Amino acid sequence: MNKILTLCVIVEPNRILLGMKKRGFGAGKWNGFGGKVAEGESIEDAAKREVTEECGLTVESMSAAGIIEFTFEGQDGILEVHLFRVERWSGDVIESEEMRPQWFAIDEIPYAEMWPDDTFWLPAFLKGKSCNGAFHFAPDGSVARQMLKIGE
Ligand code: 8OG
Repeated sequence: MNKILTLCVIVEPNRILLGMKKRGFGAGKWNGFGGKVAEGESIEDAAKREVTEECGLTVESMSAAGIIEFTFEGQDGILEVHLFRVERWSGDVIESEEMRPQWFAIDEIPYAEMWPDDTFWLPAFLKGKSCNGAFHFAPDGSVARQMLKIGE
């Protein structure tokens, strides 16, 4: 069964806001903000809710930037992650129970401490492109197979 998740990337021309995931799935990795879509909630509302819960900011405008599917060797199910580019926001960055947010210069993104698929799609995303694809993870956590379509 597909699980629908969101991932919001907050970017300025020269820097990106990432959060260090403190617990749960992906703990110890820097990532954008997002999570599961609750029952009865729209994907966009879920994305905005997670940004506020995880780093304190309020999304003022964002745009859909693609869908990436993740599968894991030996495990059933697909994680369908909807990407959003957050263009305008308000409020102050606040650390949450789940995430420790930090700004990084675009040329100092800590890819070695992120999900390994991010090196494939995030550079294109940062150039304003949409990213649609699928990544299959090996049991050791590496990317075993991948497919990626970079859009306009
Ligand atoms: O609710 P939870 O925190 O478990 O949601 C997981 C978050 O992690 C959600 O924002 C989607 C995101 N995510 C994955 N897999 C990957 C991945 O391979 N790369 C990146 N960058 N984010 C991912 O679930």
